[in-house]
Amino acid sequence: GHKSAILWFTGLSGSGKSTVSVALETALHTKGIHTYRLDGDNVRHGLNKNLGFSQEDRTENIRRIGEVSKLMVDAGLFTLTAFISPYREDREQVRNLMEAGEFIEIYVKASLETCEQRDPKGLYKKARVGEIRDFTGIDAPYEEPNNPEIIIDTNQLSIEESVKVIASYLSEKDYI
Ligand code: GGZ
Repeated sequence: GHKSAILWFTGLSGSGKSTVSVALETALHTKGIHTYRLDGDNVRHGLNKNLGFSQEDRTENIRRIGEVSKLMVDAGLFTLTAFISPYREDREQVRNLMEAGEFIEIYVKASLETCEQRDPKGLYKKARVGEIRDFTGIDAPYEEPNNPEIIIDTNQLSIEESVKVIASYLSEKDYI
């Protein structure tokens, strides 16, 4: 058996949140663990399609994702979320919704320079020339976690190594 929880990935656009969460999900599936992954693709086009990127809208985005994740954890799923979630207070609100040990904050850390070089969707470039406003890291803030359960430095670690760090944490703490 296992103890379900939210694995809350936070970090800049291009830091590797989605990539690592997808790889971790695959690893959990091979152990027979049931998961659900929430990301921009399945949330911002549906449940949260009325929300943009103002501070207020991001806060509401994260609040709804937190509430949905709580329901999923109640249903026994390991829930993986991959959102920038730039505001410390918003992430703490989600933590406070959950029982102790049910919120695992994973800071996917990469320098802005690295993220900007990766720029998989060309969004940093657009933000630099002012075609996109309020872009995290450029003209909107990212507040680093003060006490994340796990830090993944994707400047240093491969995807496989990142997955191992998280899987080791889960097994050491008897989640899996
Ligand atoms: C940040 C933006 C913005 C702005 C569009 N700022 O690399 P991506 O494309 O796939 O990931 C980013 C995603 C961020 O959505 P989140 O729901 O994770 O944000 S938050 O947690 O802050 O609510 C990026 C794209 O949407 N995107 N405009 N202005 N990212």
